[in-house]
Parts: sequence; C-alpha cells; structure tokens
Amino acid sequence: MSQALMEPFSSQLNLETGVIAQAQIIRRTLSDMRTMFADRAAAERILAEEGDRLIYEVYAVPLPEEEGQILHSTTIIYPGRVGDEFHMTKGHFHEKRARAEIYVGLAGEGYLVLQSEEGEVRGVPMQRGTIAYVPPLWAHRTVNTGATPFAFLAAWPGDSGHDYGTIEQTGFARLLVNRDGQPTFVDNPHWRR
Ligand code: M6P
Ligand code: ZN
Repeated sequence: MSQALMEPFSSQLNLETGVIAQAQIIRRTLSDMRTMFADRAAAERILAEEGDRLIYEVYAVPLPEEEGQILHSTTIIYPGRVGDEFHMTKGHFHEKRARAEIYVGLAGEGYLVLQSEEGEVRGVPMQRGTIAYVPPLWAHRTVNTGATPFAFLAAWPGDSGHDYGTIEQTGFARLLVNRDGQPTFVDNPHWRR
C-alpha cells in the first residue's frame, strides 16, 4: 500500500511560556465551562460580576487526526479558582479508549487527574520537567494548583479522538480544591456514574 509522503516540519516552542508559534489556538473561558466547576453559583457570580474569564489555552500543531500521526499541543492553564476549585481543563476520555498520552511539564505547577470508567481517581503532581503518562482507558484533566500559569506539552496518537460527553455528564468523582492554602482532593458532590 502506498501512502502520500508528508513533508517533515518543525514547530517553535517557547519552553518558558508553553506558546507554540503558528499553532491553532483554542481558548476556553468560564462561560464554556460554567457547569463543570462544582460550585455553579460561584461560576455564575463571577460571570455576572467580573464578566467572562480565560481559563486555559491550547496551542495545537495542525496535523491530520488519523492513525499513524502523533498529535501534539501545549496547554496553558491560567491561575485562579471558581469557588474553592482550581482552574482546570474540561477533561476527556479518548474515543478509542486504548490510546495513551504523554505530558511534559514546562512551567508552573499542577496536577494531572485521571479517572477510570469505574470512577477510580488518581492525581499525578506536575511541574517543569515532569513526564506524566496517561495509560490507555483513563479520562484525563489537568489542574493549575499554583499562582502562575501552568503549561505542559502533550502528545497522543492521531486516531485517539476526544470524548468530552462522558465527563460533561458525570464529572470527575473527586475535585482539587484549596484547603488552608493546600491543594486537596475532596469528593465531588455532583458526582454520579
Ligand atoms: C492537552 C491534550 C489535548 C487537549 C488539551 C486540553 O493538550 O490532552 O488533547 O485538548 O490538553 O484538554 P481538553 O481537551 O480536555 O480541554
Ligand atoms: Zn487526551
């Protein structure tokens, strides 16, 4: 079988900020995620009083989403909280559950939070230089628990697909909140399987 040759290329990553030049930029604001933070009243209060707020940005290197490719992007999560809960990404399963992912910490500090289909939750602390592994079958979300932007590089198989619906419906069973200045996992009161 013959496949059309793709031209090799490179991208320029700013290792301090996580910005990739000439990437596709996706911006997620609080209004995109208003039902994902556990304290929905706090989310509505922020939207009414401060207006919308940038939670995170994704800088994606444009590539075809197909088997054989290695998709890669950076994510920059801005510091802050909604109620007690730290700023975070939406989180997703891969549509193909058997696809893994690698994260490399670049700046700031946070957690990779993973959840199995059965609702088991794990937290992996991340900082600059951390290589965090998302094994097959785990939903994954990242959380900024620090006071500065948390940035990391991600790479995953091109045919993984993003399943957001499952997490949108169920949420994560545990949340990362600020308790006396410490990031702490607590049960999600809205959690249902
Ligand atoms: C990482 C990767 C991307 C993902 C992004 C933001 O860069 O896992 O695939 O899109 O984080 O996370 P989410 O899509 O859950 O909002
Ligand atoms: Zn993923």
